[in-house]
Amino acid sequence: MNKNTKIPNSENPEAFTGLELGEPKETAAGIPAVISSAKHIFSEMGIGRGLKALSSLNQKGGIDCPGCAWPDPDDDRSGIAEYCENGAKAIAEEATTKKLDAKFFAENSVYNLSQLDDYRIGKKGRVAQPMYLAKDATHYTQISWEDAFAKIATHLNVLASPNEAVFYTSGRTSNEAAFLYQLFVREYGTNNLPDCSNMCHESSGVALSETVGIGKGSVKLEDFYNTEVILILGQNPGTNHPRMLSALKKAKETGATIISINPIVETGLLNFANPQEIKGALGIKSKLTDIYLQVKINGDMALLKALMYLMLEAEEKSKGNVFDLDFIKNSTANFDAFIANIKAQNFEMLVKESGVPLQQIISVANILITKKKIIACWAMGLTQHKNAVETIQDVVNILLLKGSIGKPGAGTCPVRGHSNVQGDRTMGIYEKPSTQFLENIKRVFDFTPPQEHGLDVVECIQAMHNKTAKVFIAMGGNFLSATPDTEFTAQALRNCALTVHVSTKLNRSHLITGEEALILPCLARTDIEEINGERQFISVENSMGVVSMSKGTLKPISNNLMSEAAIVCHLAKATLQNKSKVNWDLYLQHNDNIREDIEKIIPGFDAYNIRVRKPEGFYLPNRARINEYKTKSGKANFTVSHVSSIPLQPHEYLMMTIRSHDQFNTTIYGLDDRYRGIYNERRVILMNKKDMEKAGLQQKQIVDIYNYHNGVKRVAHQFIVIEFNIPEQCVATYFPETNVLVPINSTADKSNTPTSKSVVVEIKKVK
Ligand SMILES: Nc1nc2c(c(=O)[nH]1)N[C@H]1C(S)=C(S)[C@@H](COP(=O)(O)OP(=O)(O)OC[C@H]3O[C@@H](n4cnc5c(=O)[nH]c(N)nc54)[C@H](O)[C@@H]3O)O[C@H]1N2
Ligand SMILES: Nc1nc2c(c(=O)[nH]1)N[C@H]1C(S)=C(S)[C@@H](COP(=O)(O)OP(=O)(O)OC[C@H]3O[C@@H](n4cnc5c(=O)[nH]c(N)nc54)[C@H](O)[C@@H]3O)O[C@H]1N2
Ligand SMILES: [Mo]
Repeated sequence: MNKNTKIPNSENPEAFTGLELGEPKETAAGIPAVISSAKHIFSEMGIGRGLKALSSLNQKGGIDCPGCAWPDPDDDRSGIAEYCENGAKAIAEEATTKKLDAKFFAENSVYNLSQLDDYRIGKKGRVAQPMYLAKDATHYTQISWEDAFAKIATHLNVLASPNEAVFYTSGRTSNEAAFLYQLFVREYGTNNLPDCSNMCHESSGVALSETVGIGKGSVKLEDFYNTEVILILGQNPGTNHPRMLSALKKAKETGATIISINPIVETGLLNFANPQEIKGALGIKSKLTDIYLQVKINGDMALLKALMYLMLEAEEKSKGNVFDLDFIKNSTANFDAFIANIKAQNFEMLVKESGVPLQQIISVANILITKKKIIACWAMGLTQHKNAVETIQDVVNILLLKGSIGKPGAGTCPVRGHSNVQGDRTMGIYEKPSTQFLENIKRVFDFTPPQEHGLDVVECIQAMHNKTAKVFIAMGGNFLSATPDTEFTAQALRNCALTVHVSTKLNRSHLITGEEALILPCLARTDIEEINGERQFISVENSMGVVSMSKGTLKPISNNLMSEAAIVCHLAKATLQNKSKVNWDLYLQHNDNIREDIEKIIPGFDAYNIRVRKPEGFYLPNRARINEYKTKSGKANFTVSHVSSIPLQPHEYLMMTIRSHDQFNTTIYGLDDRYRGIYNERRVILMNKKDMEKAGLQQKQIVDIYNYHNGVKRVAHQFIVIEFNIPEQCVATYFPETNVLVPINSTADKSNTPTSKSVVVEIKKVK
């Protein structure tokens, strides 16, 4: 930027939008959900296009919903549409008819766009042609695809080492594109493949790999209909996985007890009215949660240990009637050390640390003592803490005590986020690839991929910040807004020579750039993809390891979009030229050609092209599901850990950054959080009444929020205090507005996931 250019805003502007408050709701979905989705769909895409997309959503052979990774039912998909309100909103955002071409970018400078909040940026629409931001330029200008690829190639080829480039992936990318992307990056010469998983379920992957030998969950959807107890920890499915509510309802009908563990009472966990059933449409609700434990933020480990303490006491009184001793003997390791650790716990301390009333802990323990088939579900409320890996391992410990894994109706269920985040990892989007995976690449493609591990998200931000990484390429996502410590990350991106985004929609990461920047617009899940006149499909893997096809049905909004897979092929050809051992042209001719090579490298994809064409797709192998554990011990491992709570001064609070009902990560659909009764405003901080009184804060008081981790002052300005049912010294705000407060160097042990759910903050009145 030259001296006269204003620096674009890295953060959301601090203006309020007009808070309105209502009562938190008691029932999720029902008719209000249908009305809400219709409003979003028709305003973005018009009625014809909207109905076309909805009618094929999550139908066999149709579009896989880009919303979340919850699986489709194998047999009983709704005849009308197997979608949810928030899936419909995801489709409306993606399939919008608003398009951004060279004229739009000529009229809007990068600085002016950065003055908008994420909601307004997103509402601008889909990027319709490749755009280029030259050094010191104030506006993006059009560029041909060929020139864009040549520019990236030049930048990549002048680097002193391939490790000076980083290649991010968000979780919507198809299996086909993800496979080609990692292949290109590894042939180019680096394992710098950070992805959104590093900020999401990485802690689950690490915890599960160490204990049960596979980083994915073990349950199938049908296990929900054959279980006795479902634990739901740190997850808000009513908003983030609404189709899970149908499964929970069905589980209840077959006799399951649901126990929810969450600092706030989430509407979606209380009651559900299924809008796809007559009863639900009439507003007749089904109760979901039986016992709701309002744990303190990060009090989960203490709670789980307290439960296991009581289970152990009961087992000692009645040997073999609580624990599954056969399973423990035959299938697990480290049991004795684990038991010694539980015995040594101070039960009263555990109860206190958990924040849950003793009587409720006893009630839940009694259920776990008597039942034999348990499913544990969890999401970001467990994964984004310093002790996330160990907490998840305590969830596994409970399952192991009960033999609740590797049999029907029981097991682990980390509920994934992005619709193909699990598939991307399976395809090799991983900065720490296994040697087996790298050997397979070498065997099939005849080049030696780099063996040294690459950088994850946090490490790559640090590398860009200290200028050891100079080129940043993103396959989807909104890196700046999704990552921690916004100002620090903004500087990291500004330090780059080139930043490139393969994107559907405009977002803030296009505005905070390296010296030069490119936006490469790609086809989305809903778009028709054609090669030589033949319709193509892509494939994805859901949260339960089912691979299935997804075929777009809508006419792309512009002729100048390219599929992600084609973008990778052209980029690889431009960068590697005739040095490449890979036949990229072959992949450009048909997506089947890509799948044929995936099959040669990645286990479980035999006859990929045949099986993926089956309407219901196919399951990937999962040994934990069949009671086999690919760990060093060859058994499922009990683990030992200790509760270490985060010390808080009286004026400090533990803040969780969570999603509202009207957003998909950094894409803000609207300004309401209907279930929590908060409307038309995102700059809010939810607080306990007693804390407000102690601190002299009134309802709707305007405050600034501070974090001082490692002596660095971070501040988020202008938030409105709202009294909420949340444990004392716990507060909640929305992501991404408060990412500015999440310290870059506060991450989970072992998984390096930013601790977005336990940010220590101070709250100060604005004078
Ligand atoms: N509509 C919609 N769908 C989505 C997304 C979206 O943004 N919008 N995002 C997708 C993605 S990428 C993901 S990863 C998932 C995220 O899905 P979730 O993990 O459900 O999302 P969060 O809003 O982060 O909610 C975390 C929940 O954990 C609770 N929580 C926070 N801290 C703690 C804690 O210390 N202990 C316990 N027990 N609970 C805690 C919060 O109160 C909240 O209910 O959803 C996916 N689906
Ligand atoms: N404070 C805080 N921070 C968090 C979290 C939190 O709970 N709290 N959650 C974390 C989690 S769980 C996650 S997963 C990350 C999410 O991080 P990201 O995945 O990086 O963020 P998204 O907001 O999902 O990315 C949205 C952008 O993706 C692009 N896009 C959408 N569809 C497509 C497509 O089909 N192809 C391509 N190429 N681009 C597409 C659009 O341009 C859109 O603007 O954020 C993390 N950050
Ligand atoms: Mo996620």
